Amino acid sequence: MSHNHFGKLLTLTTFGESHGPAIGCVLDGLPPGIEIAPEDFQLDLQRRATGRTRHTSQRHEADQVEILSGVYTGKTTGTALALLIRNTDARSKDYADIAEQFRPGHADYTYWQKYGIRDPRGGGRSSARETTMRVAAAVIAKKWLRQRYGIEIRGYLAQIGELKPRHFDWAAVEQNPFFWPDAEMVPELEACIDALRKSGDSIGARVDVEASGVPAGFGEPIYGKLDSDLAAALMSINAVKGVEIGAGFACISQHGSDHRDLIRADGFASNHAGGILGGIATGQVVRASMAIKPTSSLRLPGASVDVHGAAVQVVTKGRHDPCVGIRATPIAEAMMALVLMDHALRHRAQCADVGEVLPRIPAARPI
Ligand code: EPS
Repeated sequence: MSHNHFGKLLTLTTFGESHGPAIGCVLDGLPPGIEIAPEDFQLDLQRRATGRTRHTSQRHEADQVEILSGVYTGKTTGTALALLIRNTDARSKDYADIAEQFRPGHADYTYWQKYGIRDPRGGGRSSARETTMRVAAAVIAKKWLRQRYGIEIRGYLAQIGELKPRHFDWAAVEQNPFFWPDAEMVPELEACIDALRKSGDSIGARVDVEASGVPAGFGEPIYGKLDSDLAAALMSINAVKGVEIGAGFACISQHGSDHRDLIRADGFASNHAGGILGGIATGQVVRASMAIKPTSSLRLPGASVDVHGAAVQVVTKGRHDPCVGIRATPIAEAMMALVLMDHALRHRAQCADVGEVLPRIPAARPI
């Protein structure tokens, strides 16, 4: 019952602790014949990595992927693909003082309550280090979805604290370390994170992620809905406290006449549904957002108790992110890719013979 895996036909199992010798994953259910090389992983792993700029944790990991199985002559064989990344820059002494304390707002306390033992070094299994393997596995899913269906997945940072983009330009997103769609605001973001780092505090964020080219029909009804699988996958990312699909919680104050996406012969008129109706893709862009809580590892003292129940003021030392949301865009993309590939395989398994059903309604033009 340890739940280190997810997916139905494409299953991902991850293992490893932040300060253990290595982290890794087994990705099973991959179709044979997908070309894959160790260097394919580097771009997305670097997009997610710590230490790329002064705005994230200064842990410098090599994040070098070793392919242990499932690939022969550069192609997937259809057997379990195993990937390994060795941890090269763990500094466990940073955690010596809090090894017997519970950081307020951290999983320290719940892991202790559940298992009666925990690896306190770098948060052990609860560390965001684990997301490295999700991103590595999703490199293959993204590639397959693009080649097989023309599906493109991309995300961006949509909010840090009270700061929201004033303009939107996809071209800006990959040009700054925040994945921020408004280039003019980057100095403001830098000042915000610099101030947080000086003060020792942290802040929350919102990440938006979308997939274009998802064929109408992907997804399952009732208990296997594309949106419920997507919500679960995004919610499983460290520090995520909220997920929205399409209009999300904004639909609370909408009228049906506004919310429904009108269908015209030349295409949908809007996309409040986020590309999913009844758990099944409409063929529109699939859109989701996630809310990420402020990092709980702070050097500002906070009231808590130790494992003996004695009152303590917890101070976390070491190399922490003032805003984990800054590195979360590639992780959100990864979870969307893994869910979509799982659903593509599931759709293929049951409904491949259905073929194309008319009419196919074009997606709404992006606003
Ligand atoms: C993390 C704390 C820091 C981050 C780490 C996530 O680890 P450490 O204290 O060992 O430097 O650097 O992130 C990563 C190593 C990574 O690859 O994302 C935490 O508490 O979750």
